[in-house]
This record gives sequence, structure tokens and C-alpha cells, in this order.
Amino acid sequence: MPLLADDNRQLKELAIDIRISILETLNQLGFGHYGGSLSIVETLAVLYGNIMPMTPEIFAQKDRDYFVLSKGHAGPALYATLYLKGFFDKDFLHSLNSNGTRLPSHPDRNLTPGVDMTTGSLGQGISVATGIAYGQLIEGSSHHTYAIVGDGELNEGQCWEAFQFAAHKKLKNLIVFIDDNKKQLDGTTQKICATQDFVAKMQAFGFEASRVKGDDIQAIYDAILTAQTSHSDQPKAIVLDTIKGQGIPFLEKMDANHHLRLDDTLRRQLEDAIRELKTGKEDLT
Ligand SMILES: Cc1ncc(C[n+]2csc(CCOP(=O)(O)OP(=O)(O)O)c2C)c(N)n1
Ligand SMILES: [Mg+2]
Repeated sequence: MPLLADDNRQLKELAIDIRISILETLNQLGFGHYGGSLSIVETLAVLYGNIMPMTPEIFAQKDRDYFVLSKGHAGPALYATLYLKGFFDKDFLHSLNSNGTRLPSHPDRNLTPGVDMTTGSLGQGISVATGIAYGQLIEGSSHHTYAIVGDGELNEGQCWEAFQFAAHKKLKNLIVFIDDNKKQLDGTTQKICATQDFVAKMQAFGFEASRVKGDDIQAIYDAILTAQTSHSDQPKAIVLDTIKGQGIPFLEKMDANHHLRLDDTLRRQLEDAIRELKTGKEDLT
């Protein structure tokens, strides 16, 4: 179903704002996980801007949608989103990774408002998301559990145990996004441990699975609506065809952008990128 023009523009603006906030937060720190934070921006914009409009008030309720960022090193993307949704202010956001912070580099549900699950040890988040979805089903909730896993993260056997369990328990309310940005920590996913065709693999594991362009807001929205309205009792997987460093052209072309430590040149390039994003946002209106 096509998004209304206003809704589409609003989500595009939110995606730009998330991207700017990620860059500003990491730039002031001087290092961090740029690549994998940027590749999930559009998905977070669609989820938090439309599908599960989360506020601190809604978060305080028990029967609601849940979100688990299983690839926890992309915490800066979730933090930027929570900041824009009013969970905390800019000073809090910019305390990322500093001494005594309540905003560690990887999400911690006991420290940061708006975080549903502590993640960072790859493979564990998706197992917990499966448990949350199971709990929702047992309690007759009409809400969903959403989780994002990385393509490299899927090298962890624990993910496949969780998927097997989800299909066995018919967790139709679990929607797993696979961020297929083709790279992991130190190289391409293909070279390090090729995981083959994710759609076919998820289908073989009992999921209803589809693949979308991970920078296409309308396509992501459509895929989620299809998953939500499906009559099948299978869990759902949406494979996001993304680029590590998505939305920042010079980073997209960089071989290794998993974790960057800034020098003067990189800092200047990233500051230019923020300016371009701001211009792009003005052009939307
Ligand atoms: C259990 C575990 N092993 C290793 C790591 C170190 N590590 C952090 S990120 C990463 C690569 C993850 O790749 P991917 O899931 O593709 O992430 P993305 O490309 O989205 O950044 C690794 C190996 C970890 N966090 N947890
Ligand atoms: Mg990856």
C-alpha cells in the first residue's frame, strides 16, 4: 500500500535526521561503528516513525511492540532514533561511551531508556527476541517483536537455533530483519564465511521470507505490512539489501568502514557529509 506523500516525506526526513545524529555523535567521540549503524537507518525510520510509533509513555507499558537490535554494535543508530523520539536529550546522546555514561557503545536495557534488550554478544539478541515473541503469543498479545541481525552475525550458530525454535513455536508475530550489507568486521561476508541465499535459507528454516532494497522506505514499509497481514502462522524474515555505510557516498565506497577512528581528513569528509545531508533534507520540502 503506497504511503501517503506526507508520510513518505516525513520518514525520509526522519532517516536523514537519524543519519545526521549518528555522524554527529560518533564524530564528537572520534571513533565508532559507522558502517553497520548507517545501513539500518531507513529500517529504523520506518519502524519508529510509522510501524511502531514508540514514545516513553508507550515504552512504559507491557503489552506493546518490542524491538531488539541483535547486532548491538550498531547501538549509535538506535540511540539516534531514541533521541529523536524524545527518550533523552542531546547531552545524553553525546555522552556515548564516556566515563560513567548511561549510553554504552552497545545497548544496555538497565542503563538506557527505550532499550528493550542488552546486546553486543552476537547471536544472543535474536534468541531473546524469540523468547519475547513467544511470551507475547502465550499472553494473547496482538503486538509484534522486531529484531535486526547482521549478515556476519548469522555466522553464529545460536541464530539458527533461535530460528528453528521460532518456526517450531509458530511465532507469527516475530519479524526478523537481516541486514545484508555484505560485510562484517574485517572483510566481506562472502569471503569470511559465505551464508548463501538468505531468503532460501530462512524459508528452509520455516520462515516466510522476502528481500527488499534496504534504503527504500516504501519497500520496507510494504514488506512489513505484508508480514503483519499474512495469514500464515510462520515467523517472518525480511532481508534488507543494504550497503555498509549506507547513505554516505564516500563511506559506501570505503573497503573497511566497520569501525573508524577519525583523523583530520576523515573528520572533514564526515563534516561535509553532514552538510550534504542537511541540504538534502531542505530539498525534500
Ligand atoms: C559473539 C561475538 N563474537 C564476535 C564479536 C565481535 N564483532 C563485533 S561486530 C562483528 C561483525 C558483525 O558483522 P555483521 O553482523 O555483518 O555486522 P554489520 O556489518 O552490520 O556491522 C564482530 C565479529 C561480537 N560482538 N560477538
Ligand atoms: Mg554485515
